[in-house]
Order: sequence, then C-alpha cells, then structure tokens
Amino acid sequence: MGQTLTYKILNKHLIEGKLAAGEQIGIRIDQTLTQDATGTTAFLLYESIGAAKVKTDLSVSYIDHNMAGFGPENHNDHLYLQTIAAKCGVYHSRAGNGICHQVHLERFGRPAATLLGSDSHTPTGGGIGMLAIGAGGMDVAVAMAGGPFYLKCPKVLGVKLSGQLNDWVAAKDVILKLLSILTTKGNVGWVVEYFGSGAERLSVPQRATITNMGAELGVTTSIFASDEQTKKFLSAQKRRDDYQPLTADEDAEYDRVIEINLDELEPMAACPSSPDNIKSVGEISGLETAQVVIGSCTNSSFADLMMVAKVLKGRHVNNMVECAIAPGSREVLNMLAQNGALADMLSAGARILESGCGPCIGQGFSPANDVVSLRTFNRNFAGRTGTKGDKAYLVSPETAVASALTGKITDPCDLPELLGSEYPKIELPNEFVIDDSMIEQPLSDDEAAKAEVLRGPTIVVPESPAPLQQKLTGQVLIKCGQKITTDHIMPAGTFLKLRSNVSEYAKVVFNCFNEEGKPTFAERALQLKEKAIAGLIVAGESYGQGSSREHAALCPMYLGVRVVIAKSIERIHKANLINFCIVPIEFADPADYDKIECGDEFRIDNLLEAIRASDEVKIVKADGSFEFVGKLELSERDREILLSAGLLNYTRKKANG
Ligand code: MIC
Ligand code: SF4
Repeated sequence: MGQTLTYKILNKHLIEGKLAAGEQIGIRIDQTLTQDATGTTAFLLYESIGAAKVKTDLSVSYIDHNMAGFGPENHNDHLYLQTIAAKCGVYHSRAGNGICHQVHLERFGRPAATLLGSDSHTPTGGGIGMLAIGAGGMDVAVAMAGGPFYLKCPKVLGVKLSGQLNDWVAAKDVILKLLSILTTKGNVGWVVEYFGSGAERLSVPQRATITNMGAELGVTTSIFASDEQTKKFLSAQKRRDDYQPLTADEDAEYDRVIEINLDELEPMAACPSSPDNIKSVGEISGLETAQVVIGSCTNSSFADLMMVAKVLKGRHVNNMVECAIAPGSREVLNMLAQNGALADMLSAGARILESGCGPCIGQGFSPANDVVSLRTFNRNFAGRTGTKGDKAYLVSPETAVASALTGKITDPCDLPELLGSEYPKIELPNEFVIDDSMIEQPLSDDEAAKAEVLRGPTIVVPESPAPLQQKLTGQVLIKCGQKITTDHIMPAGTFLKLRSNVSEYAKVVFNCFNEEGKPTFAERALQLKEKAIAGLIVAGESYGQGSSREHAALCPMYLGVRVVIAKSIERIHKANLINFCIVPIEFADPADYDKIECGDEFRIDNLLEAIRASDEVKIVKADGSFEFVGKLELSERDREILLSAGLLNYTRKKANG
C-alpha cells in the first residue's frame, strides 16, 4: 500500500513510537516559530529548562500580534524577544515585518520539513508541503531545546479537489465549504491532505489560505504536495534551493476521502459566531455592512491584495463602510507600494493598517454595536472583535471588496453586472521583492556569550504548578456549554498586553462570563485556593477550541484550577492542560454533565493512583449523593508529566537523569 504525504514526512522524522493511527509518537522538529503573544512565555520557559543555543535547524521569533504599544508592555516584550533570540541562535522578525505565518511561508518554510509553532495557524506551512503543527509555547520550548514533539499518530483525511475555481470564487471558499461539512468539532487526531487535479492548479498562497483555516477544523494539520507550484513560489522568493518535490504515492490509502468539485463552488461566508456557521454569500446578500477588514494570516498575500486593489481602482468604498486593509507582510506591502496598487487602495478610501495581526486579534478596529462586520479572517468567535454582541462574518477577499463597494453583503459573482468589473486574475510574480533587513540574524557564539538580555519589569517568570495530591477536594467554579474557545477562557484584545505577567492576566480568566457586581471567576478561584480547595472546570463538547495560547491553562493553573471535566477536549488545549498540570478528564457518560451544577463539591480519593495506572477515575460528590466515572485518555508520557507537576519539571527531571 502506498504512503500518504503525511506518513512520508512522519516516517522521516520518527524518533519514538510506531507509525500507526492512534499510537503516541515522538517526531523530530526541524523548524520552530513563535510569536510575541505566546513567545515571551515560551522563551521564559525555554530559559528555565536551562538550554542555551537552539538545537533545531531553524527557529524564528516573530513580532506580529502585540504592536499597538499602549503602555510599556509591548515594547518590553519586543526588546526581550529580540535580545533573547539573538542569544539563543534564533532569527528575529521585527515588529512591522509581517504576520508570522505569511513571513514564514515567504522566507523560511521548506517542503518535507517539520515545523512546530506556538500559534494554532502554524499549519499555513502545509501550503508549501511542510508538516506544520500548532502547539503550546512550552512544547515549542522543548522542541527548540532539541526534544521531540509528541502527538497521536494521525488518521489521514484525503480531500480530493477536482475542477477549477470559477472567477470570483476563492481558496477561502474551499475551506469554508470543508468547514460546512466537517464543522469545528470532532476532528481531533486527523490530518487533512489535499490532492487531485484541482489541488494541482492552486498556487502556494491559495493553498496556504486553505491549510491556515484548517486550524478551525481542530485537525492536527493540513498539507498539500510539493510540486511545480511550490517550485514556482520558492523560485520567485529566490529560494529555489529549498525546493524538493514530495507527493503522496499514487496508491496511497486515506482513512476517509471527501471530494470537492471546484467548478461547483460558490462564494461562502462563516456567519456569527463560529467558523462553521456556513452559508453561501447568495443566501445572506443584501445585508447592510458598516465595516470591511481585509487581512490576517488567512488572506493577505500579494495575489489577494492585488485582486482587491484592481477591483477598487477608480472606484470608491461605500460611504457607510469603514474599510481597512492590512497587508500580511512587509514584502507584500512593499510590492503594493512599488507597483502603485497601494495608491489605488488609498484613492478608493481604504484605510491601510500595518502588517500584523491587528483587528484579527482585537487590536483595534472593533465594530460599532449591532453592525455587520465583514472580515477575511479565520475566526469570528463571539466578542473576538472587541465588541460584545458582535456580528462578524468571515469571507473571501473577493466577497469583502465587493461588499465594501456596495455597502451590503454582495456576491462578488454579481460584480460584472453591478459595476462592470471583470475578474482580475492575478498571476504569481516571477520575482517577489525581497528585503530581509527586518529579520535579525542570530549572533555568533562569542557575541552571544557577551550579549545582554533586556527584561523589562512587566516580564515575569511564570509560577510552576504545585504537585498533585492523591486526595483531591474540589469545587466546580464554572459549568460552561459546548465549543468553549480559548478566547472565552483567556481573552486577547486589550488584555493581550498582559501575556508576560501571569498574575495580572489571570484576573480576566473567563472574563466574558463574569457578571457585574458579582465576584469574578478569578476572585472566586483565589478564595478556594487560599482554603486549599481545588478549582474544577466543567464543560461540554470541544472544550478549548481555537488558539494555542497556553495562558488558557497557565492562568487557570495559577488560580488553583486542577481539573477540567468536559465531554471532549481539543488537542492543543489538552496538551497545554497537561503541561501545566491540570488533569483533563472526559465524561465516560456524557449524561453525567447534566447532573452537575456550578458550586458543587467533589472529591477524588485516588488521583495519583488513577493517573499512574488507570484509564478511569471515580469522582464523588462531597455529600455522597452522586458519583460518576471520568475517562483519563493519557499517554504514558502525559501521565509522567502530570505526576511530575508539569512539563517544565518533567523536562528538568529528565535532563538531570
Ligand atoms: C489567534 O489567532 O487566536 C492567535 C492569537 O494567533 C493565537 C495565539 C495566541 O493566542 O497568542 C493562536 O491562534 O494560537
Ligand atoms: Fe494573527 Fe489572526 Fe493569524 Fe492569529 S489568526 S496569527 S491573530 S492574523
């Protein structure tokens, strides 16, 4: 039987375990990426491991999330990250150079390599044929120190793309279509591999849009073959030498296959407030919109923005719409500036934002109350825009620009009729304008030994978890529903600047569920912690969807949360919980969820014993009126990490023999 692309790469990188779906495996990581919002913790933890120079082929630290600079925190972070990178042999992409995923694709990604990134959209690299996986910062720190990355050997879902995208239909519509089929839950443990004649016709940036938003499916990663398209892209980036062909075998067998005929695809939208709430743009057209934002790591490539510029040229954005465009990288922005496209955007009334995450992570551009905001991003979780009750729709750049011109959600296929606009097909340039002057090279060993690391006062080393005890007494601090995202647990936006100071950031854990005039989650948790009562979180399906932010485990840990009991828990978040010594438990019988109330007290009498040797644990209500069984789906390594009080202690213990 032939091999899939995924298994070919896994095979070449396997260090521990057997390549069979469901088995725990350890793989070698060739490249890592970190960004500023997860990076400070990742590097602080990296320093705590005691490692000096990174042992990967290449590690890059990006500044792209936190750039607004209200107060000293952001700049303190930037200086710390710049100086620690130089010392540790890490490349550093400075603020303004672009979004990590876009820049990594342009300047560093390499087919057939493995990439681990402390950002859930790391799978963008799958567009260039690399196995690119998102993880918590602690896991990335271990990989930088040369340790393997552990994961469940995935099942492979083949997505066969046939046909060809019609004019005005975009790569974004492909992934939105797939989200309508697979939804955001229930896909843990899969890799999506695209193949077929339709896939062959897509350019690298189009592929990267698809693999990027594959993160919303909750899969381990998504990947395309490395072929002529990849060669063309890398050559245009003056990196022809990084190219190597890699495809699945002709007779590769997938665990499941889904077919999408690109000829039949139409413009799609993810409606509020989930990336899987999909409708065709036709179904929602006519809805007035007051804001259109084009950018983010999903849709801000040169081709995307050139198409937008060409449609805007000689026209003007509707006067009831605020339209902003954030080019994904300095390379893209430079090229738009040099070829005049930027001027077309400006003349059309678009606001140009700097190359970074910006509005996608709630750093400004929050919409007014009750208005429809159209975004080319990948996430529209409730409140992520920074506005409570927001109505954010996720669309392609084609749909976004059409709607910016008309002031209503508009199917871009109607543009020729409405505005006489022909579809501007954008070819990949033969040569991108390359300027790596904002990427700092790591220092030589001699220079590194002398270099000073700058640590502003807002950068605080996080506390280590306390060891778990055999007998645990806990109280349910919150009972939440299904699809709780890490944005619910740990809001970003204006709180993002607190990422390097856990005790401050922890004050806003579950902020969206806090009620005015009542004690906050954090206050209630700290009260319990003082009484040595563990905090328990109870949740429905797909707990911890979305971002890789380990603060969604680190901050609850700081507040004394020791156990999460949910119907199911998403991959990255589950790993983060374990890394920070919070026990992830899944209901053996989901009906037991209904029998639990916030404030209930429970006990576990044999927690350590169960973690050591059992797949189950008995959880008993303190008054003895009810008990239920929780599943412990843990690998041997997970168990050891929990018993060692978290990954940092575990890694130190291992290093000391
Ligand atoms: C996001 O899109 O939510 C983020 C911000 O990029 C996160 C990382 C973070 O919270 O810092 C992600 O996707 O992992
Ligand atoms: Fe940045 Fe948004 Fe991409 Fe996250 S999804 S990396 S916040 S642009």
